[in-house]
Parts: sequence; C-alpha cells; structure tokens
Amino acid sequence: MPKNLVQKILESHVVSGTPVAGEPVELVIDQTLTQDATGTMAYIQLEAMGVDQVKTELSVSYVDHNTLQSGFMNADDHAYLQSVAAKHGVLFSRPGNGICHQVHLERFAKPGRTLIGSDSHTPTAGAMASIAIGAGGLDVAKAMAGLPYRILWPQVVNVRLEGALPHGTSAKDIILELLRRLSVKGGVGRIFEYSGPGLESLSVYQRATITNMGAELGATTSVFPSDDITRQFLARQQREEDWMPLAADEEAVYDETIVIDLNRLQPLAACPHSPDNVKPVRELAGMKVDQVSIGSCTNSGFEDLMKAANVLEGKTVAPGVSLTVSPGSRQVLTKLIENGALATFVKAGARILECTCGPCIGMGQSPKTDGVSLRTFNRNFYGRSGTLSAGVYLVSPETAAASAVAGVFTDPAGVNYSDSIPEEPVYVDDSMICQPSEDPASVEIVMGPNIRPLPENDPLSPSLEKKAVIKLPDNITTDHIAPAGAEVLPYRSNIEKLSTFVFRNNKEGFADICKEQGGGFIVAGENYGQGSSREHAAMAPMYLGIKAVLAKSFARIHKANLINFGILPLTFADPADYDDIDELDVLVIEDTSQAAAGQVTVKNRTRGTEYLMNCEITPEDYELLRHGGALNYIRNTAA
Ligand code: MIC
Ligand code: SF4
Repeated sequence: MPKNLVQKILESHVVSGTPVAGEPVELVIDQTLTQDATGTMAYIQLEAMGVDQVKTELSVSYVDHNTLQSGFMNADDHAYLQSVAAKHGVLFSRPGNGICHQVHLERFAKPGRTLIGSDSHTPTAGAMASIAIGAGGLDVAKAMAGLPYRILWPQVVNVRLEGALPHGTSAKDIILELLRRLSVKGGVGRIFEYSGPGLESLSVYQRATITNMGAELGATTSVFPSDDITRQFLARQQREEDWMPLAADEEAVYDETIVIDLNRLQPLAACPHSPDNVKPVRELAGMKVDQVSIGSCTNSGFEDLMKAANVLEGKTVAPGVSLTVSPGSRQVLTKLIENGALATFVKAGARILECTCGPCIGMGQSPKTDGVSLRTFNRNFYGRSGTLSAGVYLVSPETAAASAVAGVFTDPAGVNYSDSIPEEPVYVDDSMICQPSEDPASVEIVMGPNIRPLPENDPLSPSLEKKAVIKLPDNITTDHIAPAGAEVLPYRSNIEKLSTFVFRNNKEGFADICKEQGGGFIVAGENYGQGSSREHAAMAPMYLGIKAVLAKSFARIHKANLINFGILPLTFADPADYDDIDELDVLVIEDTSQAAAGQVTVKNRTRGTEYLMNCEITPEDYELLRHGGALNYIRNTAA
C-alpha cells in the first residue's frame, strides 16, 4: 500500500497504539531540544525522575530566550542548565550561539528522525524531513528518560505547491496564505505534508519558515520531503552523511489536499492581534510604520537576511522608523559579517541585536504607545510585544525591509531589488556547543536562589466545588495565561512569583481573586491555550488552585500540559452552556471519577442549571489526573 511521508516516519517510530486518525499512539523519540525559558523546569523534572544519563540519540539544551540578564535570575538559569546538561549527557548551546530552532536545523536535525522540544516551534525541523513536535517540558523530560511520547494519530493534509514565487513574495507569504484559509485552529489534530513542483524553488531555510509557522495553525507538525535541496543544505553544514532521500510514495493517500498556486501569491501580512488575521500588503500600503524587526526563528536564516539586505542596499531607514535585525544563529551572523551584508544593515541604520529570540518574546524593543510594528516573527498576540496599545503585523523580510526604508507599509512586489543572493558559504563552527562531561559524577549542579522547587499539587479530590474565577473568550493564548516579556520571563523558574502575573492583561488581581476564593475553575471559549508550549501556563494556574478548565475546545499542547499538572480539561457537550455561566458562579462536580468514563456533570449552584462536559482523555491521562499530575504519578508509582 502506498504511504505518505508522515506515515513512513511515524510508523517506523510507533511502539504502541493503532495508526487511525484520532487514536492515541506512542512514539519512540530520537532527539529532544529545550530552551532556557522552559528548560529549567524540564531538567528539574528530569532530575526528579531520577534519570542519570539521557536515553535519547541526541538531546540539546539551548539558551536563547532569556538573555537580557537584568538581574541575576537569567544567569542563574543559564548556569543551572549548563551544569545539568554536563551531568546528564545533554549538549549545551551557549547563549549567543543562536535560536534553538535555527541551530537545531543547521547542526542536528536529520531526515526520518523524531524530535520533541519544549517549544511550540520545534516543528521547524520538519523542513529537514523530521517529525518534530512541540511539547510541555515534562513530556520532553520523559522522552529524555527514554519513555515514549503519546500523540493522537493525526490526519495528514497534503499541501501541494504549484508554480514558483513571484518577485516580492517568499515562504512567509505561503504560510500566511494557509493561515488566511484555515485559521489558528485549522491545523488541530493534523500534520501538514508539503509536495508539488513548487518545492524546487524553496530552500531548506524557506521550508523552515513554513514548518515553523505551521505551529500557528495549531498543527501537530509540518513536514517537507528530503530531496536534493536537503542534501545540498546538509553538505553546506558538512554533514551530508546525515542525508537520506525520503518522500511520499506516488499514489499516497491523504485526508485532504490543499493546492496553493505560488504564481498567484502576493505579499501578505497578519494584522493585530492574531496570525490568521491576514490581509494583502497592498491593502495596508501607506500606513505609517514606527518599528520594523527582522529576525526570530521564523525568518532569520541566511537567505532571509540576504533578501532584506538586498532591499536595504544603499538605502537609509526612514527617520520615523527603528529597524532591528537579529540573525538566527552565530553561523548566519558570521556569514553576513564575511560577505559584507552586516555592513549593509549597519549603513542603512539598522540596530543589530544578539542571535536570540529578543523582541519576539518581548525581551526589549517594545514599540511606542499605539505604535505600528512590522515583524518577521510568527506571533502577534495581544500584549506579547510589551506594549498593549501597539499593533504588531507579521510580514516577510522583504515587506519588512521595504517598509523600513519607505516609513510606511510597502508592497515589496513594487520595489526594485535583486532577487538573487550570493551562494551561501560553507562555515561551520560548533565551538559554542559544549559536550557533556566525561566524568558526570564530578559535576555539581549549580542552583541559584531564583530557582525554586517545583510546586506540589494534591491528588484529585472525589468532588469539587469552586467558583468560575474568570470567563474568557475564544482563542486565549498562553501569552494571556502566563505572559511573555522582560518583566515576567526572569521568573520562569520561580512559579510562586510567576503566578502573580497570570492573566494580568485580562483581569487585574487574578492571583488575589484565586487566593480569596480558594482556587477556582476557568471558563473559556474555543482553542483555549493556543500558542506557546510553556507548561507554566498550566503550572502557575495549578499553583493558584485552579482545578478544572471548562472550554469549548483546547489547543493540543496546552491540553497535555493541563493533564500533566493535574487540571481537568473539560469541553462543553453543548457549547451554548458556555453562555449560561457568569464569573463567580459556584460550580460543582459531585463525582470527579466520571472523568475516567469521558463525561462529567457540572452543576451551576448559583443558577440551578447543569452542564454535561466531555473529558476526552485516555485511561493513562486519568491516572495522571487522579494522582494530581504526572510528577506525583511518577513519584507514587516509583515508590
Ligand atoms: C514562544 O514563541 O511563545 C516561546 C516563548 O518560544 C514559547 C516557549 C516559552 O514560552 O518559553 C513557545 O513557543 O513554546
Ligand atoms: Fe524564540 Fe520567538 Fe521563536 Fe519563540 S517564536 S522560539 S520566542 S524566536
């Protein structure tokens, strides 16, 4: 029977379960990655599991998110991460070496392998024909401990790319077009597999822009075949031996096929405050721009920056615009230094930032009040930039650079610049990647005072009576739940402190309300918890006593995180019941063990009504919930 690419890779990694869409399967995980904003918690959990040396083929710990170091907190995390990596057999990519997804793509991703990472943009490595999935830190820790990773067998969508990209457009416009068509929840439960003649004009970096931002569709992951373009990329990385050809069989069957005619694509922008709020750039042309930021794991490869340099060549950034450039890796930065493109940026007036996430996660460069910021990033969620009143637009490097010069939103299709870029040089230098210690027993774990013990949770009580402490609309992101930004990120290893920021942009004093009410339930609309993989968005509410989330639907990673931290994920059997609940209504679950059978009755004592809630979990999930979360479960069952 002919197989698609996803079937080929997944089937060679399945350890249990039936490969039928929607059914749980367990996968062997070959590689893991973590980054510093989620890594500390992941490794604390790994240590709590009593794991001595990681069991994966390769595990890498990156430092790329929290590098501002205003205060000792981030540096404490870095020191902990470096020591724990050395002790437990993990490679450590030092701060300055680059953004995890970019470095992983360049140095480690391999065709046909599985990778999970404690960051939602882990699917970037799908550009290298890996099945690469974002997960909570605890699930990554479990994979490092050699345990399989559970997903629901996905539907596979074939995205067939016809034609070739016209002047002014790039890979960013392909993924924005998909977001326009499918929305931020259009990918839930699905893997997107790319095919067609359009692949020939897409380099690995461009493919990576697409797989990276597939996360914004809510997809499990996205994947490209491994072809000659992949081989050439690996040859430039001096690891051609990692290449193998990998593609779908002819006649392979898909659950759905979507065709995109690249010839007809035009430059697009995702408008505030959602990556699927997509409009053609020409409709926005002329709007005054205050800030332009080029970088992030979506668009900071060699080609992205060379295209932007082509547009900026010999020009100066408009007087009202601040332009920042953050290369994705030290490797890319070095190439730009050597071929002179960095000078082009500096001469144009760009402000050069570190090879890190930087403004993408609100670590500096917040726009001015009511500012218009064009970013080549992947997320423009409300508040993420650090300025609540700012409007963030997600665009390609070409649109970004053209608009920076003009000072207004500019369609690059109408701008004269060269589409050709110099051949990418070969430059490999892994000296900023530390190997694990050869004498692990001698390595002392360094734990600064900001790294606090993991918060504990009680086992699930047989019945629950709590107030609806907050009622939220559709598409609440983890940036709403556990906000991003320079003020909050230093406390990723200190949940007590972090919990004081929960929902701060939705409801002032949320943490105090939870304290006064003795915890509570969260009520939400569709796609609750979209965006980041940060398990802090489950851990901090758990710390505040949240026992259940009643939503119309959940984003995949967040639902797994809720279960891992012992919070019941319940969905309305009748979505109209959502309208019946008001904040501070008293909600009662008389028998929480109903969750095991898939449906729970919730009584609204304030209104005298009741709702049937679905609890779509596996028996294994129920065990985690019953123990009050995965760590309790691991501790209790190990004992
Ligand atoms: C993001 O882009 O939102 C982040 C910051 O990279 C997160 C991880 C985190 O919150 O630490 C993600 O994508 O998972
Ligand atoms: Fe970093 Fe932004 Fe990529 Fe997240 S999306 S990993 S914050 S660059």
